[in-house]
Amino acid sequence: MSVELSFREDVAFLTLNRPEALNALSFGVLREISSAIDEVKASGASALVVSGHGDKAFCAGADIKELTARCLVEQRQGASFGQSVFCKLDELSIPSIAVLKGYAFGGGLELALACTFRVATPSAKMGLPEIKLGLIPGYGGTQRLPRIVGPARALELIMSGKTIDAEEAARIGLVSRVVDEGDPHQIGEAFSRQFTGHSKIALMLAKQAVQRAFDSALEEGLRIEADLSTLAYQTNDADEGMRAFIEKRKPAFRNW
Ligand code: CO8
Repeated sequence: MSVELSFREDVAFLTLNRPEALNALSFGVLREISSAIDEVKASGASALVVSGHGDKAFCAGADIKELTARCLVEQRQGASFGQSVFCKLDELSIPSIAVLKGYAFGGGLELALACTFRVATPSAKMGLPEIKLGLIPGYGGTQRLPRIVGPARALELIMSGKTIDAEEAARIGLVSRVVDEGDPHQIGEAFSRQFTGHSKIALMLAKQAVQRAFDSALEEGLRIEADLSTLAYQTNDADEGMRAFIEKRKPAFRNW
C-alpha cells in the first residue's frame, strides 16, 4: 500500500508512503487516497492530517512516468478522476490539515490545496512546475490556488513554475504558518486541536458558509450565511453551548 491510514484518538492520519518516487501520485495512489477518505468519513474522526512519509517530500506531484503516451480520452478521465478525489477531500465536513515537509510540487501541492489548512516546516519547497513540462495544473490548482492567494500570485506561480520556500508561502497565505521541523503527525495533530473540541456540526456549517463565499455574489452569500447560522442555532449543540456559557462551565458537545 502506498497510502497509510491510521488514527490516534479522534484524529485520522493519511500518509503517502511511496518514498522511492518522492510520494508521487500514480493513479493507484489516487485510488488509495479516495478509499482512505471514505474510511475517514465513516470513522467519525474529528480532523484529518495529510502528510508524506520521509523527510524529503510531502509529494512530488502526479507520476510523470505514468503520464506519458496516454490517449486524450485516458488523459481527460485521469484529470477528472484526480479532481474528483481532491473534491472529496475538500468537501469533508471535518477540518483537514496538510503538513508540508520537503517537496510539494504539482499534484502534491494540489492535494494540499484541497485540504482546509496547510502548515509548513522550514524544509518545505512548493510550486506548480507543470508549465516546465509543457502542461498546466490538472488536479484543481488553477481553481483553488487563486481562491487562496489571489489571481496575480496564483498566475505568477503557475506561469513561472517557480519554487517558493516556506516563509514565502506563509507571506502570501499559501500556508497558515511555518512550524519547527518535527513529526508531521504531531505537527498536524497539534494544529487540529484548535478545532476538535467544538461541535462538529458547527464546524461543518462554518466550512460550508465560507466555501460558498467564493461561489456566490455577496447578497446570495449573506442569505446562505443566514440559512446556515439558523441551522446551527437549531442544533442541540448550540443549546448546550449557550447554556454552558451561562452556567459558567465547559460545553459537552454531542454533535447533533
Ligand atoms: N513522478 C514520478 N517519479 C518522480 C516524480 C514524479 N512527479 N518526482 C520524482 N520522481 C522520482 C524520480 O524519477 C526518481 O526516481 P529514480 O530514482 O527511479 O530515477 C526519484 O523519484 C527521486 O527523484 P530525483 O532523483 O529527481 O530527486 P531529486 O532530489 O534530485 O529532485 C525533485 C527532487 C526536484 C522533486 C525532482 O524529482 C522533480 O523535479 N520531480 C518532478 C516534480 C514535478 O514536476 N511535479 C509535477 C508533476 S505534473 C503534475 O503534478 C500535474 C500534472 C497534471 C495532471 C493531469 C493528470 C491526468
